[in-house]
Amino acid sequence: METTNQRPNLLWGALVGVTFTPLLIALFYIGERFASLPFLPLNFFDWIARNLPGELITFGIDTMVDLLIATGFGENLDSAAKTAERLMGLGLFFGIGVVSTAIFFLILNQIDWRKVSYIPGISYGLIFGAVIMLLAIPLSFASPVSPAMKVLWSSILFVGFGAAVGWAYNQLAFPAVAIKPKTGDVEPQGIDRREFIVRVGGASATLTVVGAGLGALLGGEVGEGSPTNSGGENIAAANTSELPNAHSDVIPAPGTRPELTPVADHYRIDILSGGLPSIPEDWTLPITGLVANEADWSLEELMDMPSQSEYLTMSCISNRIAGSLISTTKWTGVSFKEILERVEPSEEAMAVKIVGYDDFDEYVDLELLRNDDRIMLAYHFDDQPLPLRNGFPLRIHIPNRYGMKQPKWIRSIEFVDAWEPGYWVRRSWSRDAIVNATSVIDTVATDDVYSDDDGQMFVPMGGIAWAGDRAITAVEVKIDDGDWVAAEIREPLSGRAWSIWRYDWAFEEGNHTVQVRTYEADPEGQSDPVLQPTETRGTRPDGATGIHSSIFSAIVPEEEEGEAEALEG
Ligand SMILES: Nc1nc2c(c(=O)[nH]1)N[C@H]1C(S)=C(S)[C@@H](COP(=O)(O)O)O[C@H]1N2
Ligand SMILES: [Mo]
Repeated sequence: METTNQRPNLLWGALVGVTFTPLLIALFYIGERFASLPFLPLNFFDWIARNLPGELITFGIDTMVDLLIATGFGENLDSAAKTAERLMGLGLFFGIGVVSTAIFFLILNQIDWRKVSYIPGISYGLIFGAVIMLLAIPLSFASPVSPAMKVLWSSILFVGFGAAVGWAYNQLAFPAVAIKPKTGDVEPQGIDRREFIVRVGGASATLTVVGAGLGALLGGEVGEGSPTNSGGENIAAANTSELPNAHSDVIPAPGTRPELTPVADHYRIDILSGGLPSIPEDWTLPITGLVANEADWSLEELMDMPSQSEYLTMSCISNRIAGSLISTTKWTGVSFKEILERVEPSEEAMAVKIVGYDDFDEYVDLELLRNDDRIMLAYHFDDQPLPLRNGFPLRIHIPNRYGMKQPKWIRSIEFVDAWEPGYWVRRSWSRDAIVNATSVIDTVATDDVYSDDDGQMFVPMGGIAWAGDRAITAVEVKIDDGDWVAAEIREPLSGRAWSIWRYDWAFEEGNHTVQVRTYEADPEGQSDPVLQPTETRGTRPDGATGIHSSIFSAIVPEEEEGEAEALEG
């Protein structure tokens, strides 16, 4: 006798997807934590990010970042952006798991399957998995295991996922029935659909939470904490008394950012939403293409070449005015001139193509490399190997350009016969990415009001000004409707590091607005200093410009009374 049972519809399929996709994600996560296996859900997101229109992704991330910051989760813009990317990546993978499972149910409903086998479920897992693997495994740079191992592990998980979905379909479509001995009526036995989903969902949720929790607690850190990431700890206590400008008489106002960014706090921006790339232990730098002498140097060989060091400020082109995607540290490396002398580019060579271990690529004009011996292949931040997050073992520095022009994790350098747009240029960001002059208010130190001998009270304020490799010649501030007045400028760490400014404002009780602007030296040294671009412009495509302002209220400090009382008592 036939049951009149209806097949589970789309919605049941979606529910089963909701049930099992998180478990699939959790298993990928556990594999990553414990065995450095690929975390395909995020690698898949990276594929999407690389292949969808850049605007869409940027918009999505910007929106998420705003949300994270508004809700207090985003302390640093760069880590907020990474968190946003990861949440989007997991959400997307989850959504695809749900939708494709629903579609799988629809398809099965068209076919007269009986409770025959797991073949449909396993096939579904294989097809779903094949698509994800095809797109995501080529981007699983963080996982050092062999491609065969990546395919094997991922296949096991996807087949398991498909089998679980197929099993759930069978349970929902053909519940166990009992035929009543006397009447011959068919009666469903055991649990109904709702109960089934609740039970299976509960079990899956428990496994997911326990598994992910264990992975987070016990698993080794992938990428972020690898042995090559040695820089951070050593530098946190950088000895600022030995800085080249230690004797400068302009003391930063309280609350100004550190002049030298601790390496562990250096901002991080890259196109990997998951782990950091895995760098081979026997890394060498292949230099190929239009050169007389191809080369393949080890890091030691590069470090044996004449080196140069400089304090450098680097900023992301997507740093908003007063954003946190800007840092200053001491870079050490070998001038690209040294490389050119050794490899001897041929006549036809016009540019070099630099590719990173994340497949990020950027082209640099050979003429620029020839004319600017400050361009370097850098291997140290603050006298220590580059942290993995900032480009270990080697990255390039090109003065006066935003970070998008400075590839990390260099895998190869090739001399080619034509310049081409690199990764971000192809996504309609600036071709040259020349740094705009900007100035920022870090602090209005209303808690550090002090009085001079005449009893005049002052509020120290300060921040940074930076114009790439162009010198900062002046900084001016304007309080409310007052005139623009000159701030003091501290001698910078170098001609390519930000300048710290300070202004001590004669205290006036009330609410106020302060604005800041800077001047850069004329590059040719011919004319007067040039005012920074004051027009408010967003980051895309050429980097943000505009005047930074800050609102503050000045209240007569009460401490003096308090202190006096304390002394009496
Ligand atoms: N290989 C690689 N290099 C890269 C990137 C990247 O995604 N991959 N991002 C660039 C961008 S946009 C910036 S702002 C800087 C950031 O360097 P940091 O992470 O060390 O601060 O790296 C640049 N170099
Ligand atoms: Mo950037």
